[in-house]
Amino acid sequence: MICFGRSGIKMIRSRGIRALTVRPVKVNQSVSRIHTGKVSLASDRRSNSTSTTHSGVGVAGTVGGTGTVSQSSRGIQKELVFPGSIRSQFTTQLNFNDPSEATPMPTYRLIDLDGHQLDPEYKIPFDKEKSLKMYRDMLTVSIMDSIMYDAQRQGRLSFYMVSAGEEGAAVGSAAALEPHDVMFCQYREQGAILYRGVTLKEFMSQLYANADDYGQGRNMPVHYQSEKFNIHPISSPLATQIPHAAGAAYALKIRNKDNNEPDSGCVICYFGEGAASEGDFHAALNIAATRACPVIFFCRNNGYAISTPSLEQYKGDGIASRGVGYGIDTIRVDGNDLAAVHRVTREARKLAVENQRPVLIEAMSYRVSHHSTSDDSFAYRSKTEVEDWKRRDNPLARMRKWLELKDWWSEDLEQQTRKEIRREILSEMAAAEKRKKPSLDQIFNGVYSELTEPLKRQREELKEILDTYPEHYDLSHYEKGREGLN
Ligand SMILES: Cc1ncc(C[n+]2csc(CCOP(=O)(O)OP(=O)(O)O)c2C)c(N)n1
Ligand SMILES: [Mg+2]
Repeated sequence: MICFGRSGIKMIRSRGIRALTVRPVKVNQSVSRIHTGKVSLASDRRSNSTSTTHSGVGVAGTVGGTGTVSQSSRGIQKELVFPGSIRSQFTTQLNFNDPSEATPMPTYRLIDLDGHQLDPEYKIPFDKEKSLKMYRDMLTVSIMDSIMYDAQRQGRLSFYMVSAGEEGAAVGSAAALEPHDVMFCQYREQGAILYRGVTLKEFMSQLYANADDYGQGRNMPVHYQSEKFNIHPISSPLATQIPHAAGAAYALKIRNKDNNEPDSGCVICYFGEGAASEGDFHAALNIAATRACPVIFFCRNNGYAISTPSLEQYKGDGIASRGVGYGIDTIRVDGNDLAAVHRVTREARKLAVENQRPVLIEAMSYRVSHHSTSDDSFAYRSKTEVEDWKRRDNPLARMRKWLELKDWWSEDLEQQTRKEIRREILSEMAAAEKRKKPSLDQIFNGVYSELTEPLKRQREELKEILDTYPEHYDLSHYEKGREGLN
């Protein structure tokens, strides 16, 4: 806290002194780097450090002292550095900036719909083994999603959310990270979680809230976590993970000041374009930019926030334009193109770790499925729209075509692998379903280090009810049965 306050004051002071300074301006100093043809990230570079951005700006109080003639007195005043505007030239043209006239930020793509590589000069960095692992993980997620969706419909599971159409964005981005990078998810990133190493048994334990669930049944299904793989628990209230991620990245940065590790890692934070309408998104991006935190904000723009289409959620150039507004390096990518997602995430990681600053990636995709098992999306979009998307583009189909062009995949392998995966999922699912539920005392544990008085009273009350009406409570499904509450 003290450290934050001290540097905050310093920054304000340095801007304040420069407020009265005038200088001639080099035209196009603020360069946008979005159209270079290479993978490039757009940013006005203001976020890095105030003193760097203003270097070379004279300080008003020193001008007279050094004998230099004030530029404003020579009548060439082009720019007055206000404390809140970094670089802005004076003009006599009265023009409102009309965002509808601006060219939208382009979308980076590497593999076309037929599996052909578009930029032959770029060497795709994954070998056969890694390519097959990524494809298998996408397949696994897609098969698990369909099995668990049906399980919910059969009443065997309370809730589920599938990630159909977005498997490439999740797997491709996770594959570009290092294991020590910290991950915050929203809820539709099972591909990233699987790629990291979380097992099907762990997925199933969470979904069935059994005694092996790390959350001990306190969360809804699909709220995964893994301490082992640096994955923070998923949280239902939208966007809360975004400021948490900025804070975790700030912590990494502070820790690295003392340790000086060559690669202290970064944070990746996944969220949907709908979550980006929450205030938490804006607070997180701003603090990450001003404190230069090593965090990759990964927005999955899948066209919908439940029933609200993206284009009713914002008026500007998607979520990407907001990154630029916050002074953050930003790129938009084809989220159905695993190789492109992998490349931009790898580059983003470099910026975050080596340059210690945030990056925003907006991955464009389409939510093929209903929002969740509680939703019927045909109430707000047509079946034709969905069928068209499925036919037109799909991250699995695109990756498969690319693999087949390399002779790394075939119809036989596809059928055989699908069968294997299906068998494995069904077996883990059956085991998790049979496993006992967490012991009853877990209802009260885990929030406070010691039980509060009201919790102690509720615990006693529950015991009393169970002992008074044992015929109504079959506790044999719970670890340790009735003893679990003693
Ligand atoms: C603070 C808050 N408001 C509303 C909700 C209900 N809600 C859950 S998911 C969702 C839509 C989120 O859309 P998006 O961020 O685009 O993610 P997607 O579901 O498309 O992957 C809403 C409104 C919530 N969970 N938390
Ligand atoms: Mg969405």
